[in-house]
Amino acid sequence: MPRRTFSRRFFAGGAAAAAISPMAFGAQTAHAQEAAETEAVGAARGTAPRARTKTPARAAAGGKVRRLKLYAEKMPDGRLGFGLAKGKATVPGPLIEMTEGDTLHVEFTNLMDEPVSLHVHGVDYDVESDGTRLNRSCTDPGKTRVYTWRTHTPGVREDGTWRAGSAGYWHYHDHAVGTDHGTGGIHKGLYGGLIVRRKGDILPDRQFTLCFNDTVINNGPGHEGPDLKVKLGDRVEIVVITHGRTYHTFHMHGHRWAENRTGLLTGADDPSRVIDNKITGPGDSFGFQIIAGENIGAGAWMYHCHVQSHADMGMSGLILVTEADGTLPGYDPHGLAGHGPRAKQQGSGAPKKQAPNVAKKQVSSASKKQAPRVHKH
Ligand SMILES: [Cu+2]
Repeated sequence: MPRRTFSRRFFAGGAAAAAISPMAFGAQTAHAQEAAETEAVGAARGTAPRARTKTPARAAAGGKVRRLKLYAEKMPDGRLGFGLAKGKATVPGPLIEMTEGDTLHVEFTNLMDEPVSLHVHGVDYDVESDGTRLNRSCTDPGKTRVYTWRTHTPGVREDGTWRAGSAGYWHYHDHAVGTDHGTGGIHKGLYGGLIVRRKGDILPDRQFTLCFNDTVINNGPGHEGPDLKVKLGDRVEIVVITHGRTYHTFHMHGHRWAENRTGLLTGADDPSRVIDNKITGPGDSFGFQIIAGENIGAGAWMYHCHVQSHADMGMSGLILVTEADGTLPGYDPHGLAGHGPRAKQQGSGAPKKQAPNVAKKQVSSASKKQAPRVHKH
């Protein structure tokens, strides 16, 4: 099975967002892992690719009105997904970005044979855009409905108290399939990330969405990812979503982040706790940025749920931090990475005995050696 070797973050400003190319999703993704590297729907970005510089780029002011087409469909393998074009659904769905002050009209088309909806967390909307059965804001099969998401900047209310802005690491999901709460839709993959930035927020080089959904990650098979391929020094942004029936603890090896809105300390006096492990429960989302391999170097670094039984069930993956030349020191793609089925391959040179998913993993891992240089702007 072909594995996507990289994905290009797709930036589209203004009305261009409505014309997002199917190319944004690259090859058909038949596997949940590939979809981990979700595409950013660049509402927050400029129109041109950004060169990588030592000084990070920052979000421009919001205030724009954009339109975006989004489709819900059943995927060939039985999962349900959101996509920017017909036949291009992924799990998670596309990572959507806005900046405080922006309004996004999501022209949502239901390609499935049952009602589905688009329900969002964190931003402002009317009940018509709530996306639930109870207030008749779902989308019937074959129909298109516009869900409008608004955002606002922080400020002082008339009564003198502080009103929070919309900025944050949020998410969207179906709220109709299976039950009135979308339990069946979420279970099968109808979820995605939403980032609302504040003017001046630091923009990343690479982005990933990871959803701890019951005891799987991004509805994948477990034990083998999704793996996040980046280069040493990349500013990597990870959006973590949790769904299902249980809580989790998201842990990343070798990297830490601040427990605040952005995951970045604002200065020496920022009192935010710096963590590498965070409890997260159904309906939660958070995000952060790290500098890949900072202070530790290139390598295959694990991330996993730290609820031990969940980790043992396969809730783990790797952030593969390569050197500038694309090499990955100390990483043996033939099963020596040390988790799940891969670990069991240690000392075994017998590919025939591998479980199918391991075989696939090895093929895809082997391809990393000649994988094109991870995309940069
Ligand atoms: Cu867990």
